[in-house]
Amino acid sequence: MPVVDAAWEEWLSSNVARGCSPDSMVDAMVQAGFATDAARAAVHKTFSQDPANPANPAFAAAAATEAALAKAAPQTYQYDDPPVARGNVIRAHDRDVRVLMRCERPQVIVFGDVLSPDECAEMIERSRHRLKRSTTVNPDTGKEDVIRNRTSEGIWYQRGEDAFIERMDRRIASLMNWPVENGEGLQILHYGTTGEYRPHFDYFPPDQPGSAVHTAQGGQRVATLVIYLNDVSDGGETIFPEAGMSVAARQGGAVYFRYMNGQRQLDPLTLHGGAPVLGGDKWIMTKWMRERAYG
Ligand code: PD2
Ligand code: ZN
Repeated sequence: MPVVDAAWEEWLSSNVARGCSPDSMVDAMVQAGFATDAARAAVHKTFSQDPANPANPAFAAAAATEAALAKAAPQTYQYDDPPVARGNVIRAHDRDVRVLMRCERPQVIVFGDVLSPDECAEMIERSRHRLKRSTTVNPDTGKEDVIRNRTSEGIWYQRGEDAFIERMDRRIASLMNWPVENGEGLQILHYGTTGEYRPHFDYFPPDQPGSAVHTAQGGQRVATLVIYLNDVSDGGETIFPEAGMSVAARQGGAVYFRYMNGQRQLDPLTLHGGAPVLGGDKWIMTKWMRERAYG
């Protein structure tokens, strides 16, 4: 009776690799003089050593490594539907707002006439004498630092602080289609000529130690609305360098961008900045929305 020597082992593994069925291999071995049980045992052993066979322990280990890698690897951002209403005109609380442009990747929407010229002027006049040099979150400590990347001055308004601010908060929440309670207070920013805000993310990068302080309340930021309170004669666009896109500052207009999807992924294509102001000055009002109720 034949034995499973090196030549038979070679035959067995090459037949498994070729995709032969176990039964056909057992038949061939029986034809060659093997006892049926011996043929079955040899075929079974060869199949269980196949790296593509789930019964092979090496297969299970490779699959586990693959799963761990897939979990650890940054997943591509999945673009689900943004909450903002469809259509070219959106009823936002007390005002009709025009949609001028929509971009899907990253999710950016440009609006016209979010505020009237009178409302823009009122926001500027209320803020003009109360401005303080803007700060930026220190990624290590989470503290607010004054840095050269952000040459503007600003002021925060508490949500619903008076009837006018409350109307702005409600209109903006309605336009962004996100709960008013999830919004941070409005921020007014003023840039003089040469003022800029270099490219940054509005979300708090999860890998930076300082972010936890900011997400403890309300969770991560999910979307931003920047409203332009004046026309800027030259420069001062909101730029999205990864998308090769810029939005000109036009009084009453606004740019919306969304960076967190329903799976809590963050979109790196929303890197953005305020380009240097080259002529005159620039006033904006910003609303950041959080995952949950804030403040
Ligand atoms: O000034 C801007 O256009 C601008 C752009 C991007 C402001 C901000 N981000 C911001 O305050 O986060
Ligand atoms: Zn920003």
